[in-house]
Amino acid sequence: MNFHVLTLFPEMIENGMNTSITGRAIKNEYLTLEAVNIRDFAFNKHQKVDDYPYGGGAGMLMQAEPVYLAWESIAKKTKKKPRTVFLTPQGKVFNQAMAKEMAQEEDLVFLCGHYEGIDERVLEEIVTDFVSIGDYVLTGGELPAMVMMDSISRMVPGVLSNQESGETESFAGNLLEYPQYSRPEEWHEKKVPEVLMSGHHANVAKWRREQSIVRTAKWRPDLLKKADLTNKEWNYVRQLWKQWKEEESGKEEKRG
Ligand code: 6GU
Repeated sequence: MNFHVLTLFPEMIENGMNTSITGRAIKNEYLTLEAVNIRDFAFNKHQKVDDYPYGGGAGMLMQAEPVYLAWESIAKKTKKKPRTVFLTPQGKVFNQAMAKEMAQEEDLVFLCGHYEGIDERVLEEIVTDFVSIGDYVLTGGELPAMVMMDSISRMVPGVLSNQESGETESFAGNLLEYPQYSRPEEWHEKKVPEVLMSGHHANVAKWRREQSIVRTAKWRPDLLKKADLTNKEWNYVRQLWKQWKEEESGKEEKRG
């Protein structure tokens, strides 16, 4: 996978991506990273890349031409017109399925905006995907681009070790991860659940699935629709919800 990032802050991208697992993958050549400074393509006296919006309004816009020339410097080198992601809160919300799908590309270009946005005309010509990472506003597209590259990277063969890939499918079943414990056996008077010490693999697996279902029912009930639960497991979920509802109304009564 070759990542190309169009940005006004290339060092932010390089510093983030050359760290930890993505850093190791770049060193071992499973990934390449090229951060292109859009300012290097502003061919005016002060290397200015922004201007006022026609029609008025708050703030400045990134101009079309330096963005286009920076993008073209990448597109000239790729086999085909590259998939180009514009990071924007107006985009489709990123998820694991999109990460998996984008990991199949040979090249991915990320366009990071700043100021109030980018001249619409260049977006029309180069952008293939408009993507947001969630419903909150950030100051620029760099962190979202790094979030996307991180999750796409772990879907690229070779990036994770066998041990690390064990965790890859945890979200695929649309259930949250079960709780985990390591040594010591007792810490702050809390003991590790007995079943995990039993060495009984079938019981451990059963306990973990149950814990995953409890957590998902509690914190992300929206995911359960997509998780394939047995009828028995659905009954268990309904029983949990009823129990939690009763506990809630019990608390309310106490509060008066
Ligand atoms: Cl992709 N960009 C910005 N600026 N803010 C965001 C975002 C993207 N996704 C969520 N908030």
